[in-house]
Amino acid sequence: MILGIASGVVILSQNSHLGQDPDAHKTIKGDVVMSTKVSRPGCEKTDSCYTPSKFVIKQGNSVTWVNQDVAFHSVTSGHYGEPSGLFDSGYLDPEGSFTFNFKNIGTYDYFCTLHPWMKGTVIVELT
Ligand SMILES: [Cu+2]
Repeated sequence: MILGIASGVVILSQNSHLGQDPDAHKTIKGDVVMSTKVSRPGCEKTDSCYTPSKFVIKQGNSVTWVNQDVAFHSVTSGHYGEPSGLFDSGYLDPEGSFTFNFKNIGTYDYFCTLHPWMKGTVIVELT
């Protein structure tokens, strides 16, 4: 029985490497991450619903958000109940990502349409 399990494990691990691109399962690297458990209130106390909650870039650059939680989240410009309409990721699946290019300088607040306590800011500076 133990031998059976052991050989099964070997076969599985061999199969999992057949014809696979080693980079295929690399997680997308995000600038801003939604980490686990932010779907419950509490992250706002440490300003960690989006990490980092304030992200500074130069004009014309993009920001990529990655959902590393197991729940859905969104990245939506404006404030809860008052979206500004500039960008909206829609519901991001776990492991989902969203990228937005900021053409104009300014301070851009954003939030999650599903979790009112989730807030973040992108600050776009002159190049
Ligand atoms: Cu959320």
